[in-house]
Amino acid sequence: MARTDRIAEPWGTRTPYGPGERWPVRVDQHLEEGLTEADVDRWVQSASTLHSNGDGLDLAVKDGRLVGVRGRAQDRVNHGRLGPKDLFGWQSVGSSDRLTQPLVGRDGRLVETTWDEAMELLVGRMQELLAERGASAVGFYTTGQLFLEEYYTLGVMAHAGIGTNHVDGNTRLCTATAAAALKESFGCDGQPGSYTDVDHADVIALFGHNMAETQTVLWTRILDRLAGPRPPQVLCVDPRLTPVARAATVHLAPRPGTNVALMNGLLHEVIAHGWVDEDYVAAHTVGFSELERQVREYTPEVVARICDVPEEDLRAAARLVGTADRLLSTVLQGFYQSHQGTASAVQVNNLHLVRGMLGAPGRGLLQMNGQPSAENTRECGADGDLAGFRNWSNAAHVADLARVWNVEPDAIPHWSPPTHAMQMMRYLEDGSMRMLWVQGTNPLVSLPELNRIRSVLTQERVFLVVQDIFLSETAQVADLVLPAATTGEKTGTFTNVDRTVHLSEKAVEPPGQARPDLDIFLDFARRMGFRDKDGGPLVHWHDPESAFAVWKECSRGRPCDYTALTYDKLRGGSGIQWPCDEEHPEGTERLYEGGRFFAAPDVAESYGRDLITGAPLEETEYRAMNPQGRAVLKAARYVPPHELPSERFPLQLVTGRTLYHFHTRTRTGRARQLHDAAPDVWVEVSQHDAGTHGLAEGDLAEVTTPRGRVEGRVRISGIRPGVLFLPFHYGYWDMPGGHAPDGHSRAANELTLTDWDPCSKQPVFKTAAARLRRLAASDGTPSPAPTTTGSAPVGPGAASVPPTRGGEASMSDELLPSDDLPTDDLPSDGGAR
Ligand SMILES: Nc1nc2c(c(=O)[nH]1)N[C@H]1C(S)=C(S)[C@@H](COP(=O)(O)OP(=O)(O)OC[C@H]3O[C@@H](n4cnc5c(=O)[nH]c(N)nc54)[C@H](O)[C@@H]3O)O[C@H]1N2
Ligand SMILES: Nc1nc2c(c(=O)[nH]1)N[C@H]1C(S)=C(S)[C@@H](COP(=O)(O)OP(=O)(O)OC[C@H]3O[C@@H](n4cnc5c(=O)[nH]c(N)nc54)[C@H](O)[C@@H]3O)O[C@H]1N2
Ligand SMILES: [Mo]
Repeated sequence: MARTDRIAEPWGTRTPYGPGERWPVRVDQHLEEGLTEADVDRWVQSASTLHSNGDGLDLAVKDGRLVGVRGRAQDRVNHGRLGPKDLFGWQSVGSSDRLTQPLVGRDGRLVETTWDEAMELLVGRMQELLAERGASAVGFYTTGQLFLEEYYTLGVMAHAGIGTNHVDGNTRLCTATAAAALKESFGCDGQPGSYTDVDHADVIALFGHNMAETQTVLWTRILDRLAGPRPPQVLCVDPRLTPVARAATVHLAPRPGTNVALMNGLLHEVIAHGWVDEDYVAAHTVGFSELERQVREYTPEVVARICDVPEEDLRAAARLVGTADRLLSTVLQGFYQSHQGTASAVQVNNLHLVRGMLGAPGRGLLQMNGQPSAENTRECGADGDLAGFRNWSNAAHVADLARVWNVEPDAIPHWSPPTHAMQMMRYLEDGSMRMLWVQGTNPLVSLPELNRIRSVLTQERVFLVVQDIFLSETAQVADLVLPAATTGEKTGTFTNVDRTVHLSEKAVEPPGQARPDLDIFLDFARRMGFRDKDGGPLVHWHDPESAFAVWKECSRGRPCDYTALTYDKLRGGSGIQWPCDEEHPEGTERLYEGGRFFAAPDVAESYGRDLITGAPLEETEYRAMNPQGRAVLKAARYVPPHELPSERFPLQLVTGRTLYHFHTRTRTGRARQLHDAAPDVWVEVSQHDAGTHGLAEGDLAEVTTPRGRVEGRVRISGIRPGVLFLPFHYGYWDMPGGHAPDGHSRAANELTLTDWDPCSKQPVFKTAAARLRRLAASDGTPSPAPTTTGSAPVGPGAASVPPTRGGEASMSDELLPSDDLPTDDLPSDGGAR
């Protein structure tokens, strides 16, 4: 057994393995200081809700409190490993400042109230608005962090009960592009690949994905391959020198917002060199000649100029992906959160299609999710789509859903695409929407252009309901605050990136009167008296397991089929991948084996869109284009970002994440080890730009865009010259409670712009024109940026920056293969290997 400082060593100890071998087990554990395993009363099965990886874990309970976590050795996702957020983040559950009672706004203050009064107020306001203004006066803005059972209930309530089309999740900011890109290429949402593809791949390409920091355990799997015999080669496409870039065989650091040009360049080379799998393309795709025509002009010379990357690196990158025998690609926010998000993500799908790299071990594609249950938000239709990946523009799909819900088809809004989150902000702004019920998201930190969002959400005429576990920035300005129970305090299921479904069981009681989100929804549905077409209750289930049962029926025969899953089957062993049905009772490792897609006109979840304008295609157009339901190769030309650097704003601002924090930090900011590792916002600057702006490590600087300004201490990092990076985690209050010392907001979203991808409607968080100014010399305190991550210091000042360390409080156990690991319950990776 090893004792490791997991703040200093986020990926822990290497357990090398070779291609085609099973990833060794390593069981990670962290308990409250002073406790040993002997002190633990019970271990309760769960999985991590601080990212989309789905690390299986057990929660340690002592005297009715959470006191630690341990990785689940038998889980296919993590084989026992945990990342720093998994190891330390659970502490926020027991934080003393949890919400414990409903709060209602009175005379500009939030005062405590009873559940009965809170729910009566909510229902009363809802009914008033429905009577006076109709269903389009109210909207729901949910999350990617609840459980499947909760989203399904919400989707039924909002769509069939209230009949509003204004239903979306923060998944719009997160993985709307993943869903959109999968629908464009394969006709349907649903992740083709599997994590076990890491075990087999000879080339792994990461497109705008800092996996080392954002899916630490999946990266650990890659690190273990890299440390073993015959390691894979790695391609990294990211303007920052992330840990992924440092490990890469080839690192392309393009100008932000030029991904489509770059992908077209790679496709150009793949086609020009004859690296195309012609049989696969002929048998399983449509659209090749248009793709070939589109990428013809994207020669290495042209692309090198647009992206500002060395031509020979581009050629090397193309050779890697073009000659790989088993290519695994992952795509995330560097591609998704851009003005051509869907167009760029689709080009990665195209790369896999033209190379025939799908549906076989190591030939995998992961259009990543970010949040723990973003997949379920999408499956259940809590992002506005119709439940079970049904197509809102296909009358037969709407009728089928109406059958499942026992309502008339017209009771389900399907006359236009679902209203996306940014459009809801617009409707609130122009007064057509009057109520927004926010659950499990903190838009006053996470939406773009906060100045505008603040003025939208604080309007007198808007009734803002916030359902959260803490008094977040958004909850503070709400008219009604509903205190929720969270993971560990409630039971439910959720699904990770590679379709692995986990059960998370209740381990401890929620604080005070906090209630599970599901109970809040069920109470609301009961008070609203929603009926089906025979006068029976529309929401006829009463707890997580009965909700799961109705969802299973809704998923029957759909791509995301859950019908052979039960809570009991998910207990004790590993998570299981959908589809899991009679035909595949143990789940399904990979989609699209043998080139079979959910893309036939009668089956497809969407008829697709024009990648440049986002205009939806008509059913007749789709039928003509893809009568046989093959995969679609959809080409797109490169369009420059809408806000380009100018004389006044000569730099490009990129925002994103650091390893130690989750989003707006309501949870990770309350775990001492994680807080201390990255306690405040910083500004990442290249050596070159530091030079021209007279900046040294630790100086105080100001970043300004046309929308606002943020101050932070400078970290000179390996970021591309001309580009600045700000972590978006830091809101305008210090954690926990209290204003930032200078009264200024520290939120990166003060600076971002109101703009989105035309297909997925995902906001652009990765490119804004910006200006940098030195405010003051360093006072000797180092920049709060971690040194273990993409923000590692470079240059002459680097040596004097103290390394990020956790110390005693961060020491965690690692049970290694050399220890006596249990052999009878090794992970079942699911499906055929
Ligand atoms: N530690 C941690 N992990 C998390 C989360 C967290 O908050 N913290 N959140 C989870 C969630 S919800 C999500 S969505 C994921 C996000 O996970 P990632 O997408 O990996 O994280 P980001 O930091 O948002 O962006 C990734 C990278 O995109 C790069 N990038 C910026 N602009 C461009 C560009 O134009 N082109 C290219 N190619 N790259 C660009 C950035 O430099 C950055 O390194 O992480 C999940 N995991
Ligand atoms: N500038 C910039 N902005 C971004 C991004 C970026 O890269 N750059 N990334 C975007 C992305 S990908 C994402 S996913 C979003 C994330 O943005 P948010 O969703 O706003 O971030 P979180 O802090 O995760 O907010 C979740 C909220 O849910 C609460 N919560 C936790 N557990 C529960 C529960 O069980 N029930 C309930 N009811 N509440 C709970 C938490 O306390 C917290 O307030 O940010 C987006 N915004
Ligand atoms: Mo996300």
